Amino acid sequence: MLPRTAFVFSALSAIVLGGCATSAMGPSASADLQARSGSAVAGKVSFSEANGHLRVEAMVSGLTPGEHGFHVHEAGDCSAPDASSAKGHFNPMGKAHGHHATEERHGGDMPNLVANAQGEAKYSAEVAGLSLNGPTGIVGRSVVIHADPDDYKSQPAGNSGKRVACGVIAAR
Ligand SMILES: [Cu+2]
Ligand SMILES: [Zn+2]
Repeated sequence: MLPRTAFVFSALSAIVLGGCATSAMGPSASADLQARSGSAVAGKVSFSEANGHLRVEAMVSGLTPGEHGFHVHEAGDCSAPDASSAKGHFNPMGKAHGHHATEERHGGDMPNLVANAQGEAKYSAEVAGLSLNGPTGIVGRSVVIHADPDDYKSQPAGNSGKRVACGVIAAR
């Protein structure tokens, strides 16, 4: 029995070390999404810094199929039933709304979230001009999902419609 016991012990240490390795990847933040504007949207958004960008990952359900505007908004307040309390797009550089891959954009402008036929979206993007903390920091702000696609040009918010989900971004 001794060799088998030793094997079990090393397997357990591997699991424990794996857990440590994950938390050693650096600071991160997350937001639990709350349904707004009468939607049934649920999910979670995670943020970490990578390659000088902010990596944004999300798992979301309860959406209508297709594209949805997805932004970091200025205020960390999702309390209003229509999420208007989150205020406008986070805009640390004082720019106009625009495409996430251009210079003329709000810091909080991110690629649209795309839901499949079941209303589920798995999202991963690296966004320039945002960080976890500091002047371009997103901790203490909010992340909002809209009913419609962001057209990446209409002012001030890409004509993306109602706010169907909102989550306050907290460090973790
Ligand atoms: Cu928005
Ligand atoms: Zn914007």
